[in-house]
Amino acid sequence: LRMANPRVVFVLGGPGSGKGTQCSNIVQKYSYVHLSAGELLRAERKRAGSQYGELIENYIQEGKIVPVEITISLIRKAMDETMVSDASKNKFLIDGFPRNQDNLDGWEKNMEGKADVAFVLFFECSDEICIQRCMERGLNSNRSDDNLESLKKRFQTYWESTRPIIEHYHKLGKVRKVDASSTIEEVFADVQKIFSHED
Ligand code: UP5
Ligand code: MG
Repeated sequence: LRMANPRVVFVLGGPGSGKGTQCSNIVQKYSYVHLSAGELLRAERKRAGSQYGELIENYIQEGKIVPVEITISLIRKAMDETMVSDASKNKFLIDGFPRNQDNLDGWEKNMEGKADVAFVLFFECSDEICIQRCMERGLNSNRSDDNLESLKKRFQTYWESTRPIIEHYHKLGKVRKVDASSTIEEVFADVQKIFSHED
């Protein structure tokens, strides 16, 4: 007897499009576990004894995408720990990953046959709105990339590297797109429409 593969939903969209906010909403209503690749990297950055702390900080400030070996090992570890602690927790929202071809290759190399990607939840929002949200958050957050200089680089990376990954999944019929420019409540109403069909 073999356990079913974990079910994965990738959550993508520009910086500040609301990925983290909506994932928090989703886990309150549906039985998913939220794993933010960016949060996992930020935690690894400050972990005492990490050999990657400085590298991660440099990549994050430059809006560049950390080599997949680092990210995938953090994601795998988090998934494994979750499922070991409670075998019924086998549905994951993976937020902010895969962001480029290197990420996608690393995912396929490591997880092909071990996890099933159900669909990609794509939050579409203009750069202007996203930048405004991140700048506002930057007033209180201690994120080292919520400043105009880093934000420009994050958006360049998003358009150059992440949009082609969304397009790749779109061609496979796997993208569920949500207009993320309205209020948190309105966006979540659209998100629920998707999850009530897919779940
Ligand atoms: N807000 C949210 N929704 C709103 C709404 N509908 N109306 C008004 N305000 C709204 O939201 C951002 C802000 O907007 C918040 O203040 C929120 O209250 C408000 P949030 O939910 O945090 O948006 P999110 O899309 O999660 O924005 P985030 O800044 O986290 O997105 P990024 O994709 O930039 O950040 P992430 O943490 O994923 O990655 C950071 C960096 O880590 C990357 O740039 C990269 O350097 C590195 N990284 C990798 O290298 N590899 C990875 O796999 C992942 C990350
Ligand atoms: Mg986030």
